[in-house]
Amino acid sequence: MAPRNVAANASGLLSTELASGPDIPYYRLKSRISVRWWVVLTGCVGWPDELAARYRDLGYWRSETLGDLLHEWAELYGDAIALVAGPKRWSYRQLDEWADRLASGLHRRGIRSRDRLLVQLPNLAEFLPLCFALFRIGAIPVLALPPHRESEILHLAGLAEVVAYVLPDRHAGFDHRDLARRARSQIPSIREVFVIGDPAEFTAFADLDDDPVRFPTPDPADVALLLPSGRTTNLPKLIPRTHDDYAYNFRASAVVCGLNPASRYLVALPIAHQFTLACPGALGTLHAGGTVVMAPSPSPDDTFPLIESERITITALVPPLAHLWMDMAELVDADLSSLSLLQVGGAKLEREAACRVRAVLRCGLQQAFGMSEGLVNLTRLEDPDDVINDTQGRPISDADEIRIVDAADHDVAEGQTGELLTRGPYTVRGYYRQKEYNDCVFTDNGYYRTGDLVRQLPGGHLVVEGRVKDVINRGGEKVPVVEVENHLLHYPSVDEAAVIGLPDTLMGERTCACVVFRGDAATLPELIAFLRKRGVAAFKLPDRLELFDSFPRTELGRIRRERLADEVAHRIRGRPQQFADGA
Ligand code: OOB
Repeated sequence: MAPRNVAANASGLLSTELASGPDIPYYRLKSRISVRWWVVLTGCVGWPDELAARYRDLGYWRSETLGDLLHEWAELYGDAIALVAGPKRWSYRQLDEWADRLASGLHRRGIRSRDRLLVQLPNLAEFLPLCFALFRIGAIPVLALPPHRESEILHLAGLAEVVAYVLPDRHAGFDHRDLARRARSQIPSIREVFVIGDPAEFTAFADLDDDPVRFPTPDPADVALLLPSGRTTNLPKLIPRTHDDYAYNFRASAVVCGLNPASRYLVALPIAHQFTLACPGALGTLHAGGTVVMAPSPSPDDTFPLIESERITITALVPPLAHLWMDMAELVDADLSSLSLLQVGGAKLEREAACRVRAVLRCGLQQAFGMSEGLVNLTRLEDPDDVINDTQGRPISDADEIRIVDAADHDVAEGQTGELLTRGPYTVRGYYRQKEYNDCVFTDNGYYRTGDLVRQLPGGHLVVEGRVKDVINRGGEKVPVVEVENHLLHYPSVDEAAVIGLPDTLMGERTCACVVFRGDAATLPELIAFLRKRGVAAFKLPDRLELFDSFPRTELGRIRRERLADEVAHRIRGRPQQFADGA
């Protein structure tokens, strides 16, 4: 096992269909504020009106905007510490003022309601005030993950036609300003680049500061943020999350986790990820009046001292990192006694590892099976041990509707495995600007096809059994198969490429590039160097290369991936495992 490699890789972690085009104003009769003109972000699919009204009547949606929520929290929790990053700490009032000043600074630089901004930040304090500043203006953060590189960044920036890009100067040995230069030269909509740290030729984020002004409150039913999807087999789609639905997401998660003003949440995984941001994550912690502590990386070197010094009570990890923490906790003398709940999710946590968490880390375990598209399943604090060990939790909301269906979309018999379909008050009804794709991934009556194979126990808990979608879940990081294959096909001597997942005890799955070369075969390091040059994120690089003369195919010419996987498994049995990271 190579613990340090794991840490390095994993850290990298609206029924009106409106056509794309100019924003379309229409009269919205039901609003808490008053009857008024309302403009919705185009390219988004909404909940049917009657259902939206029901969600409001039943209190799932409270007609709050995320920007106003921080004002409320500042009133409620005042001088309590909201945020800790390095040696610095901010009270709720200070965080609220910072967001106000930042909103004015951004507005002075031309940022307006419904502008999209690409935000690619590691776990820095600035992330939270920035998001709240944008929520207050009604501008929309598009949350890229820190390991995203040219390939994803150009795609997301182009898809959302972002007007600005917010980034750090350098992070994890990578100069993000180089990425900004390329993005600015290729995406004409980008007018501004705001850099945390040394701005070079760009605008310093620190200069975004002005006397607070009040902005018109955005509509709570409008899009607050856009999250990249790990579901899709190709480049990421964008998931529109509204103020109403997102607030409910983190409120309901915070209740299930029992968060309160004494909760101290460590942001170990990237804060821009749905799990870390809102399940309950940083936002759920702020809602409860607790303290959010930023960790520069999820590695025990960074997190264990913080758990000790900041008396952390709750955090979230993906399974490979949970393994790493357990291994390290057995080796080093660290005081983790304040930790009462470790959430593990993003990929399946096997039973043996689940049992070990409580024994080694001496804290409660919660399995989390969620998705950036919405649905969150959590085991409950009071669940019996076997439910916590053997299941991936149950939906956090009574209003979550789930179906488990066979290939013909018929409900399977109770307890049988099938594809999970879901809809509810915080599960989106469509990806942003993806009319055709939405027709495939959402049913006519609004269920989202998760692509996950699950079975349900009588108590409602779900067990994840596999996947029907072509995404490799590499320890929680989702590797889109088709995207990587397309990059490989650009290599001069690659004739055919198929990327498959191989079972792996630590990561759950690792990636294997199966390649048919014409002429000279490349080596794995050569292919990796090539993919890096094409701006492919590190976590998508293949772990292993297997050469083929030709691929097994169906009568229709489709590659038989299961056969490829069997063949590779057969070959591996004959020789020792050899992954790119040496594991
Ligand atoms: C979380 O969100 P995403 O959007 O990165 O990935 C969602 C997908 C799910 O559809 C499923 O395929 C997989 O990740 N997944 C799990 C899992 N949790 C997520 N597969 C097996 N077991 C689990 N516990 O990964 C995410 C979002 C919110 C909370 C937790 C995870």
